[in-house]
Amino acid sequence: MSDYTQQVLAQVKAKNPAEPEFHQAVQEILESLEIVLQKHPEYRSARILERMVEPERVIMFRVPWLDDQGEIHVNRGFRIQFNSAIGPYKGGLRFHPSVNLGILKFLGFEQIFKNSLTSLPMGGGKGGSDFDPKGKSDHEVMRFCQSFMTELFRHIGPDTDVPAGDIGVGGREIGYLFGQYKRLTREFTGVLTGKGINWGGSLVRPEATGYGVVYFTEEMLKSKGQSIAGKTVGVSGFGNVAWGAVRKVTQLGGKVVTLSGPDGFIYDKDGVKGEKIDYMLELRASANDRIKDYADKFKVEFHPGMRPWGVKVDVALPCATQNELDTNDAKSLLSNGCQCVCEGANMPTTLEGVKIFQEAGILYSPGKASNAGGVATSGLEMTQNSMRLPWSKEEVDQRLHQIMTNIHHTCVDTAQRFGVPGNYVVGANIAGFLKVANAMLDQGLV
Ligand code: NDP
Ligand code: 2IT
Repeated sequence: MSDYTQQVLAQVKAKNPAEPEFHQAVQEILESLEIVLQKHPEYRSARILERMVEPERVIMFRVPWLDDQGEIHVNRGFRIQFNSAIGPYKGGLRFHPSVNLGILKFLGFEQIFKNSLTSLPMGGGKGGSDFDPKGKSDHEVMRFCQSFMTELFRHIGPDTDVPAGDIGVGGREIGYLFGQYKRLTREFTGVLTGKGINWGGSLVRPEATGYGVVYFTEEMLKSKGQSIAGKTVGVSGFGNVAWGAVRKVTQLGGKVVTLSGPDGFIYDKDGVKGEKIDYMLELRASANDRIKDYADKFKVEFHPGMRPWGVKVDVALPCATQNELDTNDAKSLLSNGCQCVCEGANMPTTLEGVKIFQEAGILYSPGKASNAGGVATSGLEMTQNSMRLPWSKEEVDQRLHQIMTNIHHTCVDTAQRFGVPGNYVVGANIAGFLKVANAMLDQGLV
């Protein structure tokens, strides 16, 4: 890194202590931007980097709620409104006990570049709470969501900030949040995405992130004259993103042999297909967070406390959470002949893990490029809400497919143009950055 980017990173660390995930996300971007900053001194003189790493606004609030026994609980709610240069803040809400300010800042920061890559007009944001949905009743989740929205509603709106789901926030939670927003504002608007189909949601949004990951994987493989058909694929996680990815891999003739949860991973040598894919939805809805149930039901191998990256696969799709694939995992995948790693989760590979893939010269794509199909389809939901006209499944899927193909092309093309062919990280980061940075220059010092 140059003296300048090192200095920016040092400032970020000093000003935001105890936020390692945020430092990690910023470091990756700064390393990628080196080439651009050399060619374009105007970004440095306008202090674009220093402005970009500082969220426009951070909202933190108390979320008190009553459990079914009448006990009072207090959680912390957050919304990071990171960057609105190219559109209203847009990004998911995460409900998980590990949530803190640093994790949401890393996610909000990544979202700026991801949303820019989609080519849709969306700024970057993220939010959530340290609420743990595990083992909570529907009523408890509803009361929590209502309390959360009772504060959040004044900070969001269809042209201001449009939240959606992420870990622990799916259709049920979006429903409760939307109901409370509508009650408080007396407005039926597209203020959230991932809504139900009967009340403004877009077809294909539930599948979109996973489908997008696989469309992107298919493009990567195509660049080497290959395809998913006939490939063995390792997936981690068993949530919304993993489910969509498994469905699409199977449709395209690939075979998914692993899934994972916080308790370990399963190895299904016959492939996760048919009713087994539907069962993933049941598992997720049970809020037990145990992948072992899959192994018990379908009589396949279960490996407690382990990650799935030691299994021999051609393609790996990490779809669970940040930093779930480290140096040792990267080495195991390579030694087993893995040729392509396409991220469904946000920042699932550590910085060192990424270097190992890049040095080995295999196909590797960062989440902000390959998982952008979720937020892109959220953008399509916003469009349909504004038009008050829903599109068919085919129309949405076709647009999603086109967007993923375009993002792939943009990454490859940008990497080539800046002299690092095949480097999807640099391609995605530079392309995402340029659009936002130029919008910031156009809009003056804000
Ligand atoms: P889900 O809640 O549906 O599934 C998440 C899965 O990851 C669960 O199996 C969950 O189990 C596990 N998980 C979560 N946190 C941890 C942790 N700290 N350690 C180990 N396992 C963990 O979430 P999604 O499928 O929506 O999200 C998965 C990933 O994809 C996340 O990185 C998310 O940011 C990203 N993503 C999601 C998009 C979307 O549209 N939903 C769009 C783009 C990216 P448990 O809860 O028990 O920990
Ligand atoms: O990480 C992500 O891109 C998401 N969780 C989806 C965000 C959205 O607004 O659809």
